[in-house]
Amino acid sequence: MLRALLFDVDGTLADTERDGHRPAFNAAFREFGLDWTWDVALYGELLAVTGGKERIRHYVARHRPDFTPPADFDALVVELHRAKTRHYTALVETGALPLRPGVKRLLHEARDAGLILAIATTTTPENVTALLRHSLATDAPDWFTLIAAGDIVPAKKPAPDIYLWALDRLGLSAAECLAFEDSRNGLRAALGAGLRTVVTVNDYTRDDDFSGAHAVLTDLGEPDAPCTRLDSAGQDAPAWVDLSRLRDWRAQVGSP
Ligand code: XBP
Ligand code: MG
Repeated sequence: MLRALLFDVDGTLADTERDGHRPAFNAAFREFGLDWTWDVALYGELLAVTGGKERIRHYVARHRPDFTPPADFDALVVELHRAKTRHYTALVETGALPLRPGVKRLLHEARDAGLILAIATTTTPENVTALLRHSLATDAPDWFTLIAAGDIVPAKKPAPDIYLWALDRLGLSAAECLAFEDSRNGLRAALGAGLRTVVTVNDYTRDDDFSGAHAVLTDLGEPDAPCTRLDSAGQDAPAWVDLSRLRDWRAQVGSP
């Protein structure tokens, strides 16, 4: 039986990376007098590293041989990232990052049907609550039984830890759940936890290898704006993803 839906946030609930996280990192770098600028293409490469603090460290190590890290580099990364979170949440509070097609509809339907909703993300917890509040509904953080986010587990996606932690907290088996992801790293994390996973791609992830996903779609679709199925199961292509479709997908034999 399908009991819970577990959602990634960045790229899945909303297209937050290119015009949300990226400019927030750049604003933080400017604030600290650093001449670091992450353009759209470079940011796409940097997304291979999940976690904002981890991404900053990777950038310095790989792209800034000219930069001599200060003795308290760890503290600088934490401060930079704190500033980045401030810039990001301020942007989200303007409502500038709308939810992707079908997300609000599906969340309402699942909630009305009594399914458990949960979040499993690499991003910082305050980013999640800001997005839910300002792009979904003021009380939307309360719709989720669990928000598993950020540094709660040391190993970020593609490690399965955040999903395993969420399943443990929810007291559910992977077979009772479906996961929603947008990227290869996210899919690997969900599959590593044994979760059947629905992928909705975006501009940064369209060409990722999604082998192992149960379904790969352009988005969740709306009755007036159908989605397209991108994997080979063309005969099972919904115009939009609803709960009855998810129940069918969960029940189909095979693992995960
Ligand atoms: C999201 C991330 C995060 C965000 C930035 O990955 O990788 O690092 O880009 O968030 P996923 P923070 O969608 O797979 O969870 O700066 O708060 O870490
Ligand atoms: Mg994601």
